[in-house]
Amino acid sequence: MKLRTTCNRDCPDTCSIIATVENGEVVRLAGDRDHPVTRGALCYRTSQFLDTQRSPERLTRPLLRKHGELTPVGWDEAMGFAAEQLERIKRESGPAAIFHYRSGGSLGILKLLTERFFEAYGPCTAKRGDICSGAGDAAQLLDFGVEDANDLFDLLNSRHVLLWGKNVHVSSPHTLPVLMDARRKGAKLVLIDPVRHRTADSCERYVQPRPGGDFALAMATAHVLFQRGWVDPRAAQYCDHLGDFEAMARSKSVEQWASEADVEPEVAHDLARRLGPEKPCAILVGWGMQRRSAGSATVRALDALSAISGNLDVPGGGVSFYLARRMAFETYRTGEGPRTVCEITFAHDLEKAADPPIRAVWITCGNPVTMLPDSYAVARALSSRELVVVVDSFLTDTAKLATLVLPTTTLLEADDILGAYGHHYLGVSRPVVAPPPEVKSDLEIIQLLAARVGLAEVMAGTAREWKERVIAPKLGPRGITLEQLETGYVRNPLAPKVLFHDLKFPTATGRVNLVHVPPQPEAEPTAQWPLKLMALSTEKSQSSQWVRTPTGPLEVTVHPDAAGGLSDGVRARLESKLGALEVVVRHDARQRRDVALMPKGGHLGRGQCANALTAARVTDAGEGAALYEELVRLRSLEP
Ligand SMILES: Nc1nc2c(c(=O)[nH]1)N[C@H]1C(S)=C(S)[C@@H](COP(=O)(O)OP(=O)(O)OC[C@H]3O[C@@H](n4cnc5c(=O)[nH]c(N)nc54)[C@H](O)[C@@H]3O)O[C@H]1N2
Ligand SMILES: Nc1nc2c(c(=O)[nH]1)N[C@H]1C(S)=C(S)[C@@H](COP(=O)(O)OP(=O)(O)OC[C@H]3O[C@@H](n4cnc5c(=O)[nH]c(N)nc54)[C@H](O)[C@@H]3O)O[C@H]1N2
Ligand code: SF4
Ligand SMILES: [Mo]
Repeated sequence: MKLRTTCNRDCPDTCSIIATVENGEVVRLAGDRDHPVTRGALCYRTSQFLDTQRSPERLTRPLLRKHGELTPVGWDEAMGFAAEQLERIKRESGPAAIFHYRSGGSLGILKLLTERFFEAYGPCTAKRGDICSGAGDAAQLLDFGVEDANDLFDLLNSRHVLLWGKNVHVSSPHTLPVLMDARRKGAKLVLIDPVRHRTADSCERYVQPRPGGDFALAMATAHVLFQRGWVDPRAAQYCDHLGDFEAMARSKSVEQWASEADVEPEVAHDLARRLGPEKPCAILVGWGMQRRSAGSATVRALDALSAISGNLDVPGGGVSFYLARRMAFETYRTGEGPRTVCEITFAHDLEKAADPPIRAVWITCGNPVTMLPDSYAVARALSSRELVVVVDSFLTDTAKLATLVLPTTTLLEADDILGAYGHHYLGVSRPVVAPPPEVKSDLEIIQLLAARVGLAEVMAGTAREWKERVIAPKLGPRGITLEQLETGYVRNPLAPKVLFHDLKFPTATGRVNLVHVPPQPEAEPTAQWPLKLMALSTEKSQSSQWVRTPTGPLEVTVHPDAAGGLSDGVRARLESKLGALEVVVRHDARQRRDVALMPKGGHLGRGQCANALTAARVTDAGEGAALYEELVRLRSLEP
């Protein structure tokens, strides 16, 4: 029997999965051939998911800490304990003493129902900012008043596509075939990324700027656009601050800006030509680039390039960062509670919170100890709370510190509804296999809790009923039913193909808000600390969810000249001001001499976690995380 579901991982592609089920067991996973974006392919990490699904490490019973040890208990005891503790803390300190934290374990829209519960129960303390995309989100909202993008397939109308800090091979593999189709139709692809990776091989041109050099490169490009008269003559009508933007771009010569970006001035001339006389030119803004101190200003500079060169309203143009994946759904969120904790400075905020202090943390879909910066501080902050409840399928670095761990469903058992942040198709997930008997979905768990604290009615409903409810307000009037979403491939009807086709921008003035103040540059390497640590996505895992959890130290890739005399393959210490990790040194002469590259998501308990070395730094706007500028050095293990 073949069953269809939708991948709920934190990934732009939101694939349609075909599961082959025999005797109640999934025996094969494949990409849905008929889905316009999935096109029959799954990424490595999900195609191998059956190993994870069947893993002996899977949590199958609730675990309650007793005498210091996490001990298996029944659901009655587990939920009785959770309700009793939360009620006591709420009674003694008020609901703000309870903090609900959710991250990207599943992007299902029904996951937001846990937030609905904590709003109704309190409102409790909620999270603010965003580890993943905060800086870029803020940039696009500031500039355009909305955050969405042109249709993915509008790339087929492009003459040029700038992949600005984006590794599609790893992070959005289903964009790659669309780019290849565009290339066959004559589009030229350019990759701009300080890290040389496989995506460069799929492009006509590869530019390797200084990490954090993109604002300067964008200004060099803007300078050329002004100098050559390649700015859209209509730009003054639909852009605010055009004069100030021009003055900023012209405040340095093309050569000066290019030198700040550590590229040849010719690069700026080349990019300007593609954006200007050879438009339409699409800019695909990577998510990695905005995880830097000046991340928001950088995305704003790219927004501005697209705007002034007249690429916003034409097919084949646009500046795409994050597609509005929730736009078609009711999300039931009333807004922020009485208090928020910044995700990036999680540990600091948790420990400093007063009146009331944060006494309890409820964690769903996240592994903050591994994935948030300053991991040891996050671990300490959690360990010193009275109550930490973690809902997960595995005993993560975070779950290991919990008071109570509640076992939940995997992506093959999920019952949910999704939008995508890399395309505009909507998807439904349905269990293709039943969960183990003592495992419950997030919805069931929160309903059990709600029933014990007098909120049963607020949360009542089956997953299917909730799906009906979340689509009713916006998709209902368009005549779209849940059955259609389950059986067909429905593109979000609310999303235009060319986002700004009418040059209408929902900003305060109705025009594009051009960035016109340069950001503070990030700290550059020194003789003592010569490398910037970039812990990036790898094919082998989804953040901390590895296909096969590595056992030994992780590899750190550096230019041979930057290895401090350490040869390829040796073990060494990677040090930052915050701590040290044992690693294996890898040489790669194609990389810059100022970066140290490693995979993100290494486990703290296994000594593989880059975030143990990375300080919690907030970006210039949007409270994103500046994750990729921690200064580090390699040292020999010998004393
Ligand atoms: N150094 C460094 N740090 C980074 C990054 C980086 O590039 N470098 N990337 C950042 C980015 S972009 C992000 S988005 C974050 C990701 O941070 P997280 O979202 O915390 O990452 P994951 O490791 O995927 O953790 C998700 C957890 O949810 C669990 N899970 C899966 N499905 C479900 C479900 O249905 N319900 C529940 N309750 N749990 C579920 C998984 O088992 C997993 O333990 O990390 C950030 N951290
Ligand atoms: N296989 C796999 N896929 C994933 C994930 C995963 O863990 N594994 N994570 C998922 C998540 S959480 C997200 S948010 C998305 C996006 O996941 P990301 O990993 O954020 O995806 P990219 O947009 O490719 O951004 C990464 C690229 O940004 C580049 N970059 C970093 N700093 C700079 C800079 O200063 N300038 C420029 N020009 N480039 C820079 C890096 O070198 C890298 O090539 O993908 C998802 N896809
Ligand atoms: S993780 Fe991304 S690429 Fe992989 S199957 Fe899921 S949606 Fe597709
Ligand atoms: Mo992310």
